Amino acid sequence: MSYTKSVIESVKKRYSNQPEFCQTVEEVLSSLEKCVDSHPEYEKNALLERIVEPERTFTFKVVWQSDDGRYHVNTGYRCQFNGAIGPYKGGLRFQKNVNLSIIKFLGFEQIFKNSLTGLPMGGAKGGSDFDPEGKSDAEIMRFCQSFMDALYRYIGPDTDIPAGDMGVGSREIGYLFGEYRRLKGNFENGAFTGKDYSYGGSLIRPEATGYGAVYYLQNVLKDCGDDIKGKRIACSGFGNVTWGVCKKAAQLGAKVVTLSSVNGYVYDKDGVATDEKLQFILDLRKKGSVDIEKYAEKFGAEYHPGEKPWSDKNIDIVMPSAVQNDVNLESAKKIAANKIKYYIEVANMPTTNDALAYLRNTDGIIVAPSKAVNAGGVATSGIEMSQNSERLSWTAEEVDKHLHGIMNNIYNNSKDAAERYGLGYDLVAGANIAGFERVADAMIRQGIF
Ligand code: 2IT
Repeated sequence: MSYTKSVIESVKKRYSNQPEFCQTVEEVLSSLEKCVDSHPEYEKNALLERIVEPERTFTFKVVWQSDDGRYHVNTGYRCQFNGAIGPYKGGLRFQKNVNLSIIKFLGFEQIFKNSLTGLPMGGAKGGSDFDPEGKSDAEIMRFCQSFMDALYRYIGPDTDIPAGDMGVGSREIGYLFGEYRRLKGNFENGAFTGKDYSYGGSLIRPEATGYGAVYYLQNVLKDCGDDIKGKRIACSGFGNVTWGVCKKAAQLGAKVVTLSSVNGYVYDKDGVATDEKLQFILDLRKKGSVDIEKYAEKFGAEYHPGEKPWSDKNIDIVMPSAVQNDVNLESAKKIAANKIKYYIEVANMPTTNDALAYLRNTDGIIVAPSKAVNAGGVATSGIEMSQNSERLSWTAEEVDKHLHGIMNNIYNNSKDAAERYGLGYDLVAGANIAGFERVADAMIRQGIF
């Protein structure tokens, strides 16, 4: 058995109770096999065994009081996965299904994603099994304060910099930072990203993940001699990331035609393109609603209850942008049968491993991996950190230009990495290799620990 395969097997055996973590380790390490085989120093330094083990993972108790006076207890998590190339950096997810496996899969992905941006950021992730649905603003605030009471000692601008993820937006970051500031007695806003602009957030950060994904897509289309104009894009979800994709696609003459929730999907033949529509999805999200049917009612779009958008025949590009494992083998087969040419992952690990393998092996479909496509979000967090340490703020144009350049580099570096190992045009393997090489070099140079 190869070194790479033996590490995958060992992880699957030791962490059999962490399915999402095993899934991402298998996906990433399989892509690295050729690269690892041609670098004997990696095996000599036990690099794979070391990279799959978080440097530090902890859980903590979060007690908070609901408006009716009752007390509730949740579990908080922070996984500081790898700090070889910079301080730990990654989002916080508040969602009722959060567990150690999900936090570790997200933290592991974050190592490679952050490395791909070219910025000095290590990989981390955290969150809680707190369910924000239906909670009042005061309840959210009390939860965030209690969460930060437990976490504040372990983060900081040169240590670990949390940000948002699902269930954590600028409102939550505000409450988290407020408590951090109170506890530390200073104004250390570089300890968080995704802040509101009023206290050191970056312009374009809310849009950045979606914008970056579309910039990446443009690179793919250009290399295929194709153009984004007139393309119909199928997205899932209707959160912050999807909103950013809708906005940038509309600016460039393409249309996002589908949105979805757990209940079904809407098809809007005119695209989610007007300010009114974009605001509507933000408002729906703010209310904590999953009722995407309301969009169809309001704007006269089709509604398909209980279905996912992937089987729709009237789409050109698929961009899953909601949750992990949203596209399974059955959906992948429908995408292939519909002769969709571009499969561009946006959410973290939106494709099951069997579906991903199927799509990668289907002729005529280009597959782009989320760790590269959605890296514009964290890249712009890196830009936010720079602005905080420089004590100044960049214009929207400056941030957007920088983000665009980073996305072009991520695409080109991924493409080159795959070519260097004789893998052809393989954006999935290329992203994993390019992200890995930088971290591996840094780990080797820093010695064994
Ligand atoms: O998945 C991600 O990259 C994020 N949720 C953003 C992380 C960050 O630190 O901006």
